[in-house]
Amino acid sequence: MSPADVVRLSKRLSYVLRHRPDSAGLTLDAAGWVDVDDVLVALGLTRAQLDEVVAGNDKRRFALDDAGTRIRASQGHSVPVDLGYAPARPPAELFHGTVERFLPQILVEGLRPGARHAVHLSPDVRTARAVGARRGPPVVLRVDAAAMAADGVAFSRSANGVWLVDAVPAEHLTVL
Ligand code: HQG
Repeated sequence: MSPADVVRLSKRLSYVLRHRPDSAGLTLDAAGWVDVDDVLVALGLTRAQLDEVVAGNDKRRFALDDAGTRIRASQGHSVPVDLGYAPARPPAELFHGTVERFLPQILVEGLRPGARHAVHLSPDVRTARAVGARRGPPVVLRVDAAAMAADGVAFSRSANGVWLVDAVPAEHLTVL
């Protein structure tokens, strides 16, 4: 497949596995998994094409199970799933990329998950900047994860390295 085809298929797969499995006639299990064979039929793909999308994905958005028979998105869902990631101790600082226009609200109410299950935090400034840049000139916030962890807030980390938390209070944010 051409690089453009891989990106196009990755977007379709993200949409189906995170937001609208029903749009392809699929149903996710409680942890977000679906049989690869069902995905191939529903999206009209060969196994080789699917493997190319999974392997070639810039952010490793998709995970196959150990047997290679089921697939799920590693994070980013808006449909109810329990991904089952264990609580993990975060690094002292994490980062969140956003844009200027959201700042006034964020600095009052903190970070909220919006349509997704969790607030997504990045392990480094560069990644956070790229996340923010999807929406415009990026603004990066530093999250005092150490203070939140000390407050008893549970963090987890997705299979593709995104830190997930229910919310971040404004007092633990600093604009970089
Ligand atoms: C903002 C992509 C106003 C928040 C990325 C963000 C990431 C608030 C937007 C992943 C707010 C939500 C997630 C508040 C947060 N008031 N705005 N209180 N709290 N926001 O897309 O973090 O390519 O749901 O700053 O790389 O941008 O999909 O979250 O701008 O990892 O794999 O509300 O999505 O990964 O937007 O991105 P999103 P996000 P994928």
